[in-house]
Amino acid sequence: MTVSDDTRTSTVDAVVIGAGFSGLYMLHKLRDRMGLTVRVFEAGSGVGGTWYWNRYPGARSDSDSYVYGFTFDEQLWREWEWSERYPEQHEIRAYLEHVADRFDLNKDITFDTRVTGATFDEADNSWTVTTDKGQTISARYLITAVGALSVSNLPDFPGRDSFQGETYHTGHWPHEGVDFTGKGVGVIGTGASAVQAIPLIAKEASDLTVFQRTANYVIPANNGPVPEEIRQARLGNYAGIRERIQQSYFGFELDLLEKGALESTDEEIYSELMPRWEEGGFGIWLGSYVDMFFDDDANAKVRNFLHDRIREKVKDPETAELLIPKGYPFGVKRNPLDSGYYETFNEPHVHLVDVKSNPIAAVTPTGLRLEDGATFEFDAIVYATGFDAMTGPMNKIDIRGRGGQLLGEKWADGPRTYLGLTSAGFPNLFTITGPQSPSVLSNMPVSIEQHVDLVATIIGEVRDRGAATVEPTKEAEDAWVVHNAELVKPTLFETADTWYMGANIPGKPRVFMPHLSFVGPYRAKCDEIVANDYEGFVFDTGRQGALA
Ligand code: N01
Repeated sequence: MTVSDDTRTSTVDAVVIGAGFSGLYMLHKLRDRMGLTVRVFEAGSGVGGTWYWNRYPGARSDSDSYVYGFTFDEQLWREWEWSERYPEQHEIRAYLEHVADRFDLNKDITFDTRVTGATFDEADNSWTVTTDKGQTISARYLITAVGALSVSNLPDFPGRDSFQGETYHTGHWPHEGVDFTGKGVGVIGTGASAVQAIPLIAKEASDLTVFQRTANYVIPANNGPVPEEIRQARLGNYAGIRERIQQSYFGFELDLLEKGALESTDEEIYSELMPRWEEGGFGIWLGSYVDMFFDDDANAKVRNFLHDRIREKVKDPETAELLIPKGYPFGVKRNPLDSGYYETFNEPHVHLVDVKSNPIAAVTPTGLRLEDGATFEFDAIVYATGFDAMTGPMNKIDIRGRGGQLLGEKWADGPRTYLGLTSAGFPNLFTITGPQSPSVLSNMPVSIEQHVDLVATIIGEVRDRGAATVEPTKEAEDAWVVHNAELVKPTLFETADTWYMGANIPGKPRVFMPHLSFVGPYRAKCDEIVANDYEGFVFDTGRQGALA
């Protein structure tokens, strides 16, 4: 069955929300490998998801490009050539457009359309999905491929809308770009987006002031072209790379050290960490001491190394001290990778303002005012203030399961899922890289492929059994929620105020949202559940309704 864009009421086997990495592969899998009819709704005018919206200067992935893509099709993996170690935003978008063309995906995607609600009809065992363009569509399966970081966080500063200059948010950057030449600019935030944007904004702006609430541990990216011999070696090792990233902890070719920082001398730590620092990338975080995630004394040894590196890079000792993170351990907050971030603060026209001790009190018509009364004037304010992460994109849609229960209400005290993929009372609803899956603590495309494959396997099982629905039992879900809490308990992750904890959004429950068994073990657990007759899931033959 085909559904044309202008059909206002129609029926398909599956609706997918979002046309980023997750939605594109889900569409391909369900339609081309399983023969289902699928309609994808995408709020943007093109494919790309996060890479469609995040066009701020310097936006690029922090994953090495050779592992930042699909691996389900060897030819696709081989034929796409990345120009640098880390792929830049426009290149990732071009890649995803290539994927959409190669598998003829666009014809089943409705662009410029946001899904506003989805209600499960218990009489019919189907989802009724509504959009902001007035469409209504019924589907047996609903797959949210909405990303973990797609709802921007715009702090509600008093007077926010009174500012008469230009206002931007890194997560919704103008497609035509922004020219800051000769302008006075204020940037609020020092997360991964800000760390990438600040060096480039500083190149254009006549004056740049960065408002920092929490300093981050920023690791060198060491970006650049990949040497040809390395590229060729990788091309000759497709199967090995695929296997290794799928079985790894984080979706990279990185292994944690066996010896702990606690058992190591300062000299040993220096000689382990320095090559990783110079190599750049996540090696110093996800490929070094495992005990730093559990023991603050071990963590302090790594922190000391990093503090010294910041002092080496930043000339003004006061600014360096302000840029040195305090009050939380290294590695439990997402570490940005930089290309000249620290060095930017050596420029005379770049200033750093601490808004932890002296918070932003208000936005004024000409700039910002802090609590102590200090004022700043700008031509432009850039909010690099992040996202309502993980649960935010799901809660933004009015998703109602059995008995009309609202998913956002069910999750009022934090997400409740089975495998981060399904939720009891919401039959045939699947979330790609949802909360309580490894997702944001992994190289996303690796997790996305695994999730999509698993969802397709479960849907295949529904069909093979002649069932109408699949959903997790409440017991399986409760156990998964407890398991997630137990995994994080012995670690230091809960000691920091991070978006992993929902701590960046006022009023959001403070719950650690990613799943901490990581990519390989999580995959093994999912495989075990499937092999164990889909343990924790209930398949119900119910009444088949109109959607056989
Ligand atoms: O957002 P963030 P982001 N007053 O939440 C500050 C991924 N990503 O867009 O830390 C003052 O990290 C906030 O302060 P604090 C990546 O996973 C990937 O930068 O909450 N400041 C923080 O400094 C990343 O982690 C890539 O105290 C306020 C900043 O705004 C995630 O996206 C690139 C404030 C927000 O930082 C999010 O990154 C970019 C307030 N009221 C992003 N509210 C790559 O792969 C917030 N802040 C390269």
